[in-house]
Amino acid sequence: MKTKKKTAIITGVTGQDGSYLSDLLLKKGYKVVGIKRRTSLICTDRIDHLYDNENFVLEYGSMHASDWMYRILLKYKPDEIYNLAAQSHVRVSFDNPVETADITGMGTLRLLEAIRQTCPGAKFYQASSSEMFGDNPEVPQNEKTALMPASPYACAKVFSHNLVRNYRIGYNMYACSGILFNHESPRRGETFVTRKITKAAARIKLGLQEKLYLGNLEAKRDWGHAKDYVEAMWLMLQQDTPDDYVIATGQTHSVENFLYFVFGVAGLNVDHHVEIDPKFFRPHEVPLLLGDPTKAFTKLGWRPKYDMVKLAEDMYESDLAIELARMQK
Ligand code: F7E
Repeated sequence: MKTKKKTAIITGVTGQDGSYLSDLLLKKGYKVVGIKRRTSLICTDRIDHLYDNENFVLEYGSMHASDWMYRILLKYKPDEIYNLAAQSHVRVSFDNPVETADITGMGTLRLLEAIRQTCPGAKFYQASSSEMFGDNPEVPQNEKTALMPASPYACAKVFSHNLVRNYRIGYNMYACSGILFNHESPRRGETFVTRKITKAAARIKLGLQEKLYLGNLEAKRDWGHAKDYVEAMWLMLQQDTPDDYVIATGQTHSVENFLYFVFGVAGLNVDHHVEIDPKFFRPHEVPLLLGDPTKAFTKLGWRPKYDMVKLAEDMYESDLAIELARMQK
Protein backbone atom coordinates (compact mmCIF):
# COMPACT_ATOMS: atom_id res chain seq x y z
CA MET A 1 0.00 0.00 0.00
CA LYS A 2 1.29 3.49 -0.87
CA THR A 3 1.69 5.75 2.18
CA LYS A 4 0.50 9.35 1.89
CA LYS A 5 3.25 11.90 1.27
CA LYS A 6 3.75 14.07 4.37
CA THR A 7 3.36 17.83 3.99
CA ALA A 8 5.49 20.31 5.91
CA ILE A 9 5.13 24.09 6.09
CA ILE A 10 8.32 26.08 6.72
CA THR A 11 8.18 29.78 7.60
CA GLY A 12 11.40 31.65 6.91
CA VAL A 13 12.16 29.27 4.05
CA THR A 14 14.57 31.66 2.30
CA GLY A 15 16.90 31.72 5.33
CA GLN A 16 19.87 29.50 6.08
CA ASP A 17 17.90 26.99 8.19
CA GLY A 18 14.82 27.07 5.96
CA SER A 19 16.88 26.13 2.92
CA TYR A 20 18.73 23.25 4.63
CA LEU A 21 15.51 21.97 6.20
CA SER A 22 13.80 22.04 2.78
CA ASP A 23 16.69 20.01 1.31
CA LEU A 24 16.37 17.47 4.14
CA LEU A 25 12.57 17.09 4.02
CA LEU A 26 12.47 16.83 0.22
CA LYS A 27 15.10 14.10 0.43
CA LYS A 28 12.87 12.30 2.94
CA GLY A 29 9.94 12.42 0.47
CA TYR A 30 7.93 15.31 1.96
CA LYS A 31 5.98 17.93 0.09
CA VAL A 32 7.38 21.24 1.33
CA VAL A 33 5.41 24.48 1.38
CA GLY A 34 7.84 27.34 1.96
CA ILE A 35 6.57 30.68 3.22
CA LYS A 36 8.42 33.85 2.26
CA ARG A 37 7.53 37.47 2.81
CA ARG A 38 7.18 39.60 -0.30
CA THR A 39 10.14 41.86 -1.02
CA SER A 40 10.74 43.99 -4.10
CA LEU A 41 14.27 42.59 -4.40
CA ILE A 42 14.27 38.83 -4.99
CA CYS A 43 16.16 37.05 -2.22
CA THR A 44 15.68 33.38 -2.97
CA ASP A 45 19.36 32.48 -3.62
CA ARG A 46 19.38 29.76 -0.97
CA ILE A 47 16.37 27.93 -2.44
CA ASP A 48 16.85 28.64 -6.17
CA HIS A 49 18.11 25.06 -6.64
CA LEU A 50 14.65 23.83 -5.57
CA TYR A 51 12.75 25.86 -8.16
CA ASP A 52 12.07 22.88 -10.46
CA ASN A 53 11.27 20.42 -7.68
CA GLU A 54 7.61 19.42 -8.07
CA ASN A 55 7.34 18.76 -4.32
CA PHE A 56 8.42 22.29 -3.40
CA VAL A 57 5.90 25.16 -3.36
CA LEU A 58 6.46 28.81 -2.41
CA GLU A 59 3.70 30.93 -0.88
CA TYR A 60 3.77 34.53 0.36
CA GLY A 61 3.16 35.36 4.01
CA SER A 62 4.44 37.83 6.58
CA MET A 63 4.59 37.09 10.32
CA HIS A 64 3.04 40.56 10.89
CA ALA A 65 -0.34 39.22 9.73
CA SER A 66 -2.37 36.03 10.16
CA ASP A 67 -4.95 35.96 7.34
CA TRP A 68 -2.59 33.97 5.11
CA MET A 69 -1.91 31.49 7.93
CA TYR A 70 -5.55 30.37 8.06
CA ARG A 71 -5.72 30.20 4.25
CA ILE A 72 -2.49 28.21 3.85
CA LEU A 73 -3.15 25.84 6.76
CA LEU A 74 -6.64 25.02 5.41
CA LYS A 75 -5.31 24.67 1.87
CA TYR A 76 -2.38 22.32 2.59
CA LYS A 77 -3.50 20.55 5.83
CA PRO A 78 0.12 20.10 6.95
CA ASP A 79 1.46 17.24 9.07
CA GLU A 80 4.35 19.36 10.36
CA ILE A 81 4.96 23.11 10.70
CA TYR A 82 8.42 24.56 11.29
CA ASN A 83 8.42 28.18 12.47
CA LEU A 84 11.83 29.51 11.42
CA ALA A 85 10.77 33.03 10.45
CA ALA A 86 12.21 35.83 12.60
CA GLN A 87 14.00 39.13 12.64
CA SER A 88 17.02 37.12 13.76
CA HIS A 89 19.83 39.68 14.02
CA VAL A 90 20.52 40.46 17.69
CA ARG A 91 22.31 43.80 17.07
CA VAL A 92 19.53 44.96 14.72
CA SER A 93 16.91 44.14 17.38
CA PHE A 94 18.29 46.95 19.58
CA ASP A 95 17.58 49.44 16.78
CA ASN A 96 14.21 47.91 15.74
CA PRO A 97 12.80 46.43 18.95
CA VAL A 98 9.09 46.82 18.13
CA GLU A 99 9.35 45.25 14.69
CA THR A 100 11.48 42.44 16.15
CA ALA A 101 8.95 41.74 18.91
CA ASP A 102 6.11 41.71 16.40
CA ILE A 103 7.76 39.27 13.98
CA THR A 104 9.77 37.10 16.38
CA GLY A 105 7.30 37.12 19.28
CA MET A 106 3.76 37.98 18.17
CA GLY A 107 4.31 36.17 14.86
CA THR A 108 4.62 32.88 16.75
CA LEU A 109 1.40 33.57 18.66
CA ARG A 110 -0.44 34.32 15.40
CA LEU A 111 0.77 31.04 13.94
CA LEU A 112 0.05 28.90 17.02
CA GLU A 113 -3.45 30.34 17.27
CA ALA A 114 -4.13 29.72 13.56
CA ILE A 115 -2.92 26.11 13.97
CA ARG A 116 -5.05 25.60 17.07
CA GLN A 117 -8.13 26.77 15.18
CA THR A 118 -7.55 25.01 11.86
CA CYS A 119 -5.32 21.93 12.32
CA PRO A 120 -4.61 21.31 16.04
CA GLY A 121 -3.31 17.81 15.29
CA ALA A 122 -0.36 19.12 13.23
CA LYS A 123 3.10 18.93 14.81
CA PHE A 124 4.77 22.29 15.49
CA TYR A 125 8.46 23.17 15.76
CA GLN A 126 9.55 26.50 17.20
CA ALA A 127 13.02 27.91 16.57
CA SER A 128 13.98 28.87 20.12
CA SER A 129 17.47 30.22 20.68
CA SER A 130 20.42 30.02 23.06
CA GLU A 131 20.21 33.84 23.14
CA MET A 132 17.36 33.28 25.64
CA PHE A 133 20.00 32.36 28.28
CA GLY A 134 21.40 35.87 27.83
CA ASP A 135 23.91 36.88 30.47
CA ASN A 136 23.14 34.02 32.85
CA PRO A 137 26.70 33.01 33.89
CA GLU A 138 25.68 29.40 34.61
CA VAL A 139 27.37 26.98 32.16
CA PRO A 140 26.83 24.65 30.47
CA GLN A 141 23.27 25.68 29.65
CA ASN A 142 20.59 23.00 29.40
CA GLU A 143 16.78 22.84 29.13
CA LYS A 144 16.44 23.78 32.84
CA THR A 145 18.81 26.78 32.87
CA ALA A 146 17.09 30.06 33.80
CA LEU A 147 16.36 32.37 30.86
CA MET A 148 17.89 35.86 31.25
CA PRO A 149 17.40 37.44 27.80
CA ALA A 150 19.77 40.32 27.00
CA SER A 151 18.23 41.83 23.84
CA PRO A 152 14.81 42.63 22.36
CA TYR A 153 15.39 39.65 20.05
CA ALA A 154 15.97 37.29 22.98
CA CYS A 155 12.98 38.70 24.91
CA ALA A 156 10.76 37.98 21.88
CA LYS A 157 12.18 34.44 21.63
CA VAL A 158 11.41 33.84 25.34
CA PHE A 159 7.81 34.96 24.71
CA SER A 160 7.52 32.43 21.87
CA HIS A 161 9.27 29.70 23.86
CA ASN A 162 6.81 30.10 26.75
CA LEU A 163 3.86 30.08 24.34
CA VAL A 164 4.93 26.72 22.95
CA ARG A 165 4.80 25.18 26.43
CA ASN A 166 1.49 26.94 27.06
CA TYR A 167 -0.12 25.57 23.86
CA ARG A 168 1.39 22.12 24.48
CA ILE A 169 -0.06 21.82 28.00
CA GLY A 170 -3.17 23.98 27.61
CA TYR A 171 -4.41 22.56 24.30
CA ASN A 172 -2.60 19.22 24.19
CA MET A 173 -0.85 20.22 20.96
CA TYR A 174 2.31 18.52 19.68
CA ALA A 175 4.51 21.62 20.01
CA CYS A 176 8.29 21.54 20.54
CA SER A 177 11.00 24.15 21.00
CA GLY A 178 14.51 23.50 19.77
CA ILE A 179 16.86 25.68 21.83
CA LEU A 180 19.48 25.96 19.12
CA PHE A 181 22.89 27.38 19.87
CA ASN A 182 24.65 29.38 17.13
CA HIS A 183 24.67 27.45 13.88
CA GLU A 184 26.47 28.61 10.80
CA SER A 185 27.29 27.41 7.28
CA PRO A 186 28.28 28.67 3.83
CA ARG A 187 24.63 29.82 3.57
CA ARG A 188 24.88 32.00 6.71
CA GLY A 189 23.88 35.68 6.35
CA GLU A 190 26.89 37.89 5.70
CA THR A 191 26.43 40.16 8.73
CA PHE A 192 26.71 37.39 11.34
CA VAL A 193 30.21 37.28 12.74
CA THR A 194 31.40 33.88 11.41
CA ARG A 195 30.39 34.56 7.82
CA LYS A 196 31.66 38.13 8.06
CA ILE A 197 35.06 36.72 9.01
CA THR A 198 35.22 33.91 6.41
CA LYS A 199 34.03 36.19 3.61
CA ALA A 200 36.50 38.95 4.55
CA ALA A 201 39.37 36.44 4.84
CA ALA A 202 38.62 35.15 1.32
CA ARG A 203 38.40 38.67 -0.11
CA ILE A 204 41.58 39.84 1.63
CA LYS A 205 43.39 36.75 0.38
CA LEU A 206 42.35 37.58 -3.20
CA GLY A 207 43.29 41.25 -2.82
CA LEU A 208 39.64 42.42 -3.04
CA GLN A 209 39.51 43.98 0.43
CA GLU A 210 42.06 45.40 2.85
CA LYS A 211 40.35 45.66 6.26
CA LEU A 212 37.82 43.81 8.40
CA TYR A 213 36.02 45.77 11.15
CA LEU A 214 34.66 43.81 14.11
CA GLY A 215 33.14 44.43 17.57
CA ASN A 216 33.57 42.41 20.76
CA LEU A 217 36.16 39.65 20.19
CA GLU A 218 35.85 38.26 23.72
CA ALA A 219 32.31 36.88 23.38
CA LYS A 220 32.22 33.08 23.38
CA ARG A 221 29.82 30.98 21.34
CA ASP A 222 29.02 27.28 20.90
CA TRP A 223 29.12 27.13 17.08
CA GLY A 224 27.75 24.18 15.09
CA HIS A 225 26.80 23.53 11.46
CA ALA A 226 23.24 24.38 10.34
CA LYS A 227 23.11 21.19 8.24
CA ASP A 228 23.46 19.13 11.45
CA TYR A 229 20.96 21.28 13.34
CA VAL A 230 18.05 20.92 10.88
CA GLU A 231 18.25 17.14 11.41
CA ALA A 232 17.59 17.75 15.10
CA MET A 233 14.51 19.86 14.23
CA TRP A 234 13.07 17.00 12.21
CA LEU A 235 13.91 14.40 14.88
CA MET A 236 12.03 16.44 17.52
CA LEU A 237 8.81 16.06 15.52
CA GLN A 238 9.24 12.27 15.08
CA GLN A 239 9.02 11.40 18.82
CA ASP A 240 6.03 9.93 20.66
CA THR A 241 5.65 12.99 22.87
CA PRO A 242 6.54 16.66 22.29
CA ASP A 243 9.35 18.22 24.32
CA ASP A 244 12.03 20.95 24.30
CA TYR A 245 15.68 20.21 23.49
CA VAL A 246 19.01 22.04 23.62
CA ILE A 247 20.94 21.57 20.37
CA ALA A 248 24.63 22.40 20.67
CA THR A 249 28.12 20.94 20.18
CA GLY A 250 29.13 21.22 23.84
CA GLN A 251 32.24 23.26 22.94
CA THR A 252 32.73 27.01 23.12
CA HIS A 253 35.19 29.36 21.39
CA SER A 254 35.71 33.11 21.47
CA VAL A 255 35.15 35.28 18.40
CA GLU A 256 38.90 35.95 18.60
CA ASN A 257 39.65 32.19 18.39
CA PHE A 258 37.41 31.85 15.35
CA LEU A 259 39.05 34.87 13.72
CA TYR A 260 42.63 33.62 14.32
CA PHE A 261 41.73 30.13 13.13
CA VAL A 262 40.23 31.34 9.84
CA PHE A 263 43.03 33.85 9.18
CA GLY A 264 45.51 31.04 9.96
CA VAL A 265 43.88 28.79 7.35
CA ALA A 266 44.03 31.69 4.86
CA GLY A 267 47.68 32.45 5.73
CA LEU A 268 46.79 36.03 6.76
CA ASN A 269 48.03 38.18 9.63
CA VAL A 270 45.16 39.41 11.85
CA ASP A 271 47.14 42.47 13.02
CA HIS A 272 47.54 43.72 9.45
CA HIS A 273 43.87 43.52 8.50
CA VAL A 274 41.51 43.60 11.50
CA GLU A 275 40.32 46.69 13.38
CA ILE A 276 37.80 47.14 16.18
CA ASP A 277 34.81 49.39 15.48
CA PRO A 278 32.63 50.33 18.50
CA LYS A 279 29.52 50.38 16.31
CA PHE A 280 29.50 46.57 16.31
CA PHE A 281 29.30 46.36 20.12
CA ARG A 282 25.88 45.70 21.69
CA PRO A 283 24.25 47.70 24.51
CA HIS A 284 23.83 44.43 26.44
CA GLU A 285 26.15 41.56 25.44
CA VAL A 286 25.81 37.80 25.89
CA PRO A 287 29.34 36.94 27.02
CA LEU A 288 29.34 33.14 27.14
CA LEU A 289 27.25 30.41 25.55
CA LEU A 290 28.03 26.74 26.00
CA GLY A 291 25.30 24.17 25.48
CA ASP A 292 24.73 20.81 27.14
CA PRO A 293 23.08 18.63 24.45
CA THR A 294 22.85 15.48 26.62
CA LYS A 295 19.05 15.26 26.33
CA ALA A 296 19.15 15.47 22.50
CA PHE A 297 21.97 12.89 22.43
CA THR A 298 20.10 10.39 24.60
CA LYS A 299 16.46 10.94 23.59
CA LEU A 300 16.79 11.88 19.91
CA GLY A 301 19.99 9.96 19.16
CA TRP A 302 21.22 13.18 17.53
CA ARG A 303 24.95 13.90 17.10
CA PRO A 304 26.65 16.82 15.32
CA LYS A 305 29.09 15.86 12.54
CA TYR A 306 30.85 19.23 12.48
CA ASP A 307 32.90 20.98 15.15
CA MET A 308 34.10 24.59 14.97
CA VAL A 309 37.24 23.69 13.00
CA LYS A 310 35.42 21.71 10.28
CA LEU A 311 32.72 24.38 10.16
CA ALA A 312 35.18 27.27 9.74
CA GLU A 313 37.09 25.39 7.02
CA ASP A 314 33.86 24.62 5.15
CA MET A 315 32.80 28.28 5.30
CA TYR A 316 36.19 29.70 4.28
CA GLU A 317 36.57 27.30 1.33
CA SER A 318 33.07 28.13 0.12
CA ASP A 319 33.68 31.90 0.37
CA LEU A 320 36.98 31.56 -1.49
CA ALA A 321 35.21 29.66 -4.30
CA ILE A 322 32.39 32.27 -4.45
CA GLU A 323 34.82 35.21 -4.65
CA LEU A 324 36.99 33.46 -7.26
CA ALA A 325 33.93 32.72 -9.40
CA ARG A 326 32.86 36.39 -9.14
CA MET A 327 36.34 37.52 -10.25
CA GLN A 328 36.21 35.25 -13.28
CA LYS A 329 32.83 36.61 -14.47
O1 F7E B 1 27.34 37.45 17.00
C1 F7E B 1 30.20 39.28 18.40
C2 F7E B 1 28.81 39.68 18.88
O2 F7E B 1 25.73 38.22 15.26
C3 F7E B 1 28.12 36.53 17.72
C4 F7E B 1 21.74 34.60 15.61
O3 F7E B 1 21.59 33.56 14.68
O4 F7E B 1 22.87 33.12 17.13
C5 F7E B 1 22.99 34.37 16.45
O5 F7E B 1 23.13 35.44 17.37
C6 F7E B 1 29.05 37.28 18.67
C7 F7E B 1 28.35 38.36 19.50
O6 F7E B 1 25.38 36.00 16.45
C8 F7E B 1 30.94 41.33 15.50
O7 F7E B 1 28.88 40.76 19.80
C9 F7E B 1 31.94 40.75 17.33
O8 F7E B 1 28.81 38.28 20.82
O9 F7E B 1 27.18 36.19 14.81
P1 F7E B 1 26.42 36.99 15.77
P2 F7E B 1 24.53 36.07 17.80
O10 F7E B 1 24.26 37.44 18.23
O11 F7E B 1 25.20 35.16 18.79
C10 F7E B 1 21.75 33.01 18.01
C11 F7E B 1 21.72 31.60 18.55
C12 F7E B 1 20.47 33.45 17.41
O12 F7E B 1 19.41 32.96 17.76
C13 F7E B 1 20.51 34.65 16.53
O13 F7E B 1 19.36 34.73 15.70
O14 F7E B 1 30.01 37.97 17.87
N1 F7E B 1 30.72 40.13 17.33
N2 F7E B 1 32.08 41.48 16.22
C14 F7E B 1 30.08 40.48 16.20
N3 F7E B 1 28.87 40.12 15.72
C15 F7E B 1 28.50 40.62 14.50
N4 F7E B 1 27.31 40.25 13.97
N5 F7E B 1 29.31 41.48 13.79
C16 F7E B 1 30.53 41.86 14.24
O15 F7E B 1 31.23 42.61 13.58
